[in-house]
Amino acid sequence: MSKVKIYSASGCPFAQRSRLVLLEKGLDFDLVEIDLQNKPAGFTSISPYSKVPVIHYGDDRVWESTIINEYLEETFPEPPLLPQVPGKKAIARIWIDFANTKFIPAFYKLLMNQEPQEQRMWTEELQKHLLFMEHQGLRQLSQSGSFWLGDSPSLVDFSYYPWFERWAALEQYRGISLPADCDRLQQWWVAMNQRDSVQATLQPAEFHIQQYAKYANDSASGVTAQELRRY
Ligand SMILES: N[C@@H](CCC(=O)N[C@@H](CS)C(=O)NCC(=O)O)C(=O)O
Repeated sequence: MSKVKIYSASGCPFAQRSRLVLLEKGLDFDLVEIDLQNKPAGFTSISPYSKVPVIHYGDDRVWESTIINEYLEETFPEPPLLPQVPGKKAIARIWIDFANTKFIPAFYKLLMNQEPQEQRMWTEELQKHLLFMEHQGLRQLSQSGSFWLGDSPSLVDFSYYPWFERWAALEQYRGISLPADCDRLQQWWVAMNQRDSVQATLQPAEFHIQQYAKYANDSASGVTAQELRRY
């Protein structure tokens, strides 16, 4: 079988999610860096949504980071990054869905919104999500371990981490920090930072601040920014 090929962009948090999983699985993969400001001709024949990440493996082509990560988990089961028991696996998927439908949209709504009143509303919304993650997530599901579901990281952790790495941009442009009593989230963040996979993909705060400048003044024109404005 051929190697996995991932189409990625160094600043993309969704691509980072899948790069983290490839690294955690110890896979030897080819990375194709896509310049999202200047996409290659015919990019939609590689990526139907004109986005990264996309992976190719043998005859399979998979896009959408959450689906890619589940595909990688099924194709390369070691080390396992999802619980085996259906009830626990369902809980993991619920938290990944929470990242996709609540946490990440609020992150971008706050970053892109220009109206002070809307910014206040999205700040409250995001803080509410963080407190929910702290109290209903980490504190309930992982009594002693550092990670979301216990002692070892899972697809849940890799679904959230990239937006914490980019928190410096949200802090710079919108002055938001983690709510005071999010101790477990803070500890989780430190534990994630120590993973080799995170260190291998980490970009400095200044990089993310610069990457998100156009989101923060709402002048970004890519497919993702246009979609985020509509929802
Ligand atoms: N839901 C997608 C989101 C992927 C996404 O939005 N990727 C961005 C970069 S971070 C992209 O490629 N955007 C293309 C564009 O803005 O033109 C996933 O989870 O993979």
